[in-house]
Amino acid sequence: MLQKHRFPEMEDTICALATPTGRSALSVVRMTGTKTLEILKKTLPETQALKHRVVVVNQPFVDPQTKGMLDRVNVVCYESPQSYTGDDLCEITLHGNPILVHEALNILCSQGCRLAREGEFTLRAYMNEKMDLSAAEAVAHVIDSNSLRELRIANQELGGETGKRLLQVKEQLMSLQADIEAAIDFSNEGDVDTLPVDERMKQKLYETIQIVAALLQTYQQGKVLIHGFSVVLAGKPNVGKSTLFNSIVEKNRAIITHIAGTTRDVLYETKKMGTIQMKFYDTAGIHNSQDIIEKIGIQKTLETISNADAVFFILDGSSPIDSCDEEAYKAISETIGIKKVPLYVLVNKSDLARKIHEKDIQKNFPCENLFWLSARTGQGLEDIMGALEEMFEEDDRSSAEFLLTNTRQFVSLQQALESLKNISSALDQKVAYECLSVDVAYVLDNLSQITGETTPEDIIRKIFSQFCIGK
Ligand SMILES: Nc1nc2c(ncn2[C@@H]2O[C@H](COP(=O)(O)OP(=O)(O)O)[C@@H](O)[C@H]2O)c(=O)[nH]1
Ligand SMILES: [Mg+2]
Repeated sequence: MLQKHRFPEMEDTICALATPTGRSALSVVRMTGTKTLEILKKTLPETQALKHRVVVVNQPFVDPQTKGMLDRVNVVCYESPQSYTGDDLCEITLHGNPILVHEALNILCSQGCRLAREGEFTLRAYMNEKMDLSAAEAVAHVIDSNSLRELRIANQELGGETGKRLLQVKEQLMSLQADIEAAIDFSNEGDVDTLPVDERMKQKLYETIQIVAALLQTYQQGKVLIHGFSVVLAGKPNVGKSTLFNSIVEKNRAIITHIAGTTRDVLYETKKMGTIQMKFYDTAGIHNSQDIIEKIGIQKTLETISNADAVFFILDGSSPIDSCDEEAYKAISETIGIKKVPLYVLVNKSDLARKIHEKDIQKNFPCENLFWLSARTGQGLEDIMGALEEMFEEDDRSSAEFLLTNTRQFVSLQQALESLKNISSALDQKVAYECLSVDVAYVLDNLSQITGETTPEDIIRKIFSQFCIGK
């Protein structure tokens, strides 16, 4: 299973502040490792007995070298393996003064402890199999969550929900693997004609693909929950993108002029709508430009569109649709590709005489979401925002109980799905069972990387290095 010997620092006893730095009522210092109890006894000379999970209060915390008392503290000990890290662990509650905390850590270190690195407590918990890797990642997620809904998901992850769901997939695959092994044995016996298993394998594979695909689908919402929802304002130059952007974000953020090509860079601003963090992007107008700076801007526009959760395609309603609008639309649609990103067609400048007809829009830019507005007067803006909000509420109602939110897990699962689809076509093409067996083993390994049984050391280190110290 886990290869502990690759992490020699696991033998050290470590300590860190577990609460925020600065002045507060209390601060908690944590220490874990084999020397925890020995060091603690030296620093709490008046404390009679330190019992597992029993708090001792108001005890003098002493520097064993000078015998001077630093503070009166409360302490709880957790004996291995019944602790957060799985090693002996203690939590020392001091008064919340950074000088006290600094000195307490110094004293602990002088007795054979060292300062913990980022995420080292949770790394130990994972290495000691107190939690799988996806649950360890959830510790950071619980702390970083920005809404109650996100916290609910993070808590499910922490409770091992990701691992549970993957276990279901793994069991299905192991059963498939057993069928394949049986088929290999059959064919070795030369009994190829009587192979009964192909249909059963196909069925198992089909079911597995369905489960993985359903889980992957939840990432779209999971991603929005974590990173916010990105809306990109795009269209040819001078249709009023920047004017609309400024009205949406209620700031005089982007420069607006009547000169085509004013916006060259991608700008963004955030805005909270209900519980969702929105990100609105103003972009350079898409057209056939020879200007080197503008060309880079247009490239950036397309990149931003490729990561968008929704696109506002903006037209100027005071002049007829032209080839530039068509080119911009074509570039946007091609960039969105087959992704199901909602496209809103917004016809701007409705305070001026209308030169565009609805049927022409539907003919050139077929879409379900068509709005008329004036970015200058704000008329029509409310309807557009209302439609966006309705879309979220709809998503919320149809939302799965559990969402995949972690990008690393999503990427691994996506690779697993690709491999499963390849196995499915290999099965159709009657590829040798030995090859199928190798492929299934590969997918199983891929899934185990999510939960941490086979994750390479560098990835594990990277995950925990993104934690903060004391976590
Ligand atoms: N009458 C009118 N003019 C607008 C409206 N929106 C933008 N404009 C004008 O159209 C020109 C281009 O606007 P801008 O926002 O810079 O367009 P962008 O190039 O698409 O970002 C400016 O002169 C704006 O004042 C609108 O709703 N009504
Ligand atoms: Mg602009």
